[in-house]
Amino acid sequence: MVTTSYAIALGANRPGRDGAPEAALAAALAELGGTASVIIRTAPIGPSIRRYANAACIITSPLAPPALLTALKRMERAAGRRPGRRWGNRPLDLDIILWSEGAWASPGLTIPHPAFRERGFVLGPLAMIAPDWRDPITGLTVRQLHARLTRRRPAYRATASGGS
Ligand code: PH2
Ligand code: MG
Ligand code: MG
Repeated sequence: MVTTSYAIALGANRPGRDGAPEAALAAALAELGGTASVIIRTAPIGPSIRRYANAACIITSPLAPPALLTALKRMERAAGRRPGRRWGNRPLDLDIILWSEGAWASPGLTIPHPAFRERGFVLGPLAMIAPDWRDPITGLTVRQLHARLTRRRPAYRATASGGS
């Protein structure tokens, strides 16, 4: 049995079985084990107006990606999540971001997560616990991806405020 590592991103922005989003993330981090980041509060990206709690963890697992995804979906349901709108408010979201064996693609699951390079709420927590993990697609480390993303912000802000 081969044990592999996964980087998992956690998010929540509405109350569920465990109460507040932070409590749902703390419970999920305890259940997943491994190495956890701290839990941070983030502004919502997308249609939701509720702020999120976000975190990341690194776990080892003998499961292949689809089997791990099934296990994560079960945890989401147990935490109170019901299928609904894409990006709807959720009491727990568990996304597979990276896998030690590189890239994976099957129906409904792509690793690395296709959008993680653009998401500060994923890269911030992940950079706390796995800064040197290399994205197999771009060849950049998590630290570099995070720096690249956060470096763009001042220019964006200057443009936004300069235009008002
Ligand atoms: N998750 C989304 C959409 N938008 N925004 C933040 N800040 N944090 C999230 O976890 C998040 C989001 C879809 O999964
Ligand atoms: Mg998600
Ligand atoms: Mg998800």
